[in-house]
Amino acid sequence: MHRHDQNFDQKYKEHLHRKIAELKKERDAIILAHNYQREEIQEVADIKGDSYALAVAATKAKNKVIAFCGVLFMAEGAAMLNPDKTVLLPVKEAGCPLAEMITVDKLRKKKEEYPEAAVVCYVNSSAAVKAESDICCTSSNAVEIVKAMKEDKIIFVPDKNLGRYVREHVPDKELILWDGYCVTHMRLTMEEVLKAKELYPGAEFLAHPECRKEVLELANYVGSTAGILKYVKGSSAKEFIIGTENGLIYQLTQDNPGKKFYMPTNEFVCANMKLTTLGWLARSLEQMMYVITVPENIAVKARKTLSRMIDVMEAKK
Ligand code: CIZ
Repeated sequence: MHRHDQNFDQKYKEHLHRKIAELKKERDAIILAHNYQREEIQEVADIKGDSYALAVAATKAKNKVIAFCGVLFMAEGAAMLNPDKTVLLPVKEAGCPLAEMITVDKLRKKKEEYPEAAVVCYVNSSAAVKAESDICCTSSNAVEIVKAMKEDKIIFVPDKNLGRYVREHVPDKELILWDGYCVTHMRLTMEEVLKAKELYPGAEFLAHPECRKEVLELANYVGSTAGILKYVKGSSAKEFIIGTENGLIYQLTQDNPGKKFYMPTNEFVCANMKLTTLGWLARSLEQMMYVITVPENIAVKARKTLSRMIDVMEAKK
């Protein structure tokens, strides 16, 4: 009979921790990890956060190498904002299905239909699509970015759920939405939320704006991962049902030891985010793979859309 050897697992983990620490020094590397990464990755990260916080952190880092534990569009962003640093994505297959729901050609056609509109592009998009846009946004700042636009008509790409949420919060602008969505957030149904609420009647339900409309309507609070983290810290409630990818439970638990967190479904897992493991991170630092670069003709334009977003947000501080 096969017996799982937990002692071996622990020893292997300790070995990888040592190896990663040595390689970090050797390479002069910093490890950035998205809030949706595995716990084992968040444990060794120098900086954890959402895509906005990590993009800013990447520009402030003094290290030569940035190991970006997230998905491709995030590493591309870091590479464009830091052309003098080497950006590594430990697993090259870590993509984002939402980012693949829009192409440059289709966006160009939409722009032709609405020549007076500005394009606001959610960061979950390729560098090429960013290059075709006027400004980027993340889920933590989408409302503020759209409000800050001088144009009254906005083509918002590619997440329709986030777009609809922004539309509700910026009623004086006309938003033209794209038909894209996050496959992970779309998995959560109203029935699952209602069941979880029945099971945990004292818990508040917190949802990410990438969720379906009917799910958001059940929420006590709607916000990005950064927003949810802030909300929970400031809330007097003791129990929460979390309507976003399960990686966020790690930071929520770290920040709020006395509070309880429940997932409304076991399916709330982004397979791409979970591809990165300690072993792949160690290999990435050891073999310097996979180096993420963006062709300069695209990077020149895409960088501007990211920098504009950072400038708008920094000016508000
Ligand atoms: O912007 C991000 O990092 C994503 C994808 C989600 C969130 O709310 O942090």
